[in-house]
Amino acid sequence: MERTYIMVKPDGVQRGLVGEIVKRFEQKGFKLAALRLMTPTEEHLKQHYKDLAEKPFFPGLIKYMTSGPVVGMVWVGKGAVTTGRKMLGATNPADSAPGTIRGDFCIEVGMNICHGSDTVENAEAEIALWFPEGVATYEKSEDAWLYE
Ligand code: RTP
Repeated sequence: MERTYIMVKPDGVQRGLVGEIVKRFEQKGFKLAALRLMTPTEEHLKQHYKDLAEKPFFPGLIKYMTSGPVVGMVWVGKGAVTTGRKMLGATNPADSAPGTIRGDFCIEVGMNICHGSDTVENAEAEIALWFPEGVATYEKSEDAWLYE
């Protein structure tokens, strides 16, 4: 089963949107495999966003992401990476469709309340980075009412 790393960013935590985001992933049918509130170091975030290190917005992104605690989680299910990104909506909330998390709850790209892995490979790397101790696993038989 595919796994994705979803993170509620500091603004999402401060605005009380953790429950709403968890609710949407649960209602979709994805299974929660890990969840933790954490205050990541700058080094940890630089590792997470290492592909963006040359971008002009990188310093601002690190400042934003270290401005308060985040909630990291792992969700499991068929197509979790691609569907998870669709549920979050476009990176810039100005382009996020209504009904998506960003489309419904935020306005600016620099405060877009959530992160979602963009590929299966990156998801696995991010899960290892944020949950090095490992995460829960599920038996497929538990999903008899979700999968044909
Ligand atoms: P994320 O990793 O947070 O899920 O976002 P993403 O893949 O949709 O977008 P990415 O290009 O990887 O950018 C990571 C985060 O950087 C901030 N950003 N700011 N000021 C800007 O132009 C700008 N562009 C991106 C956003 O918080 C974005 O989610």
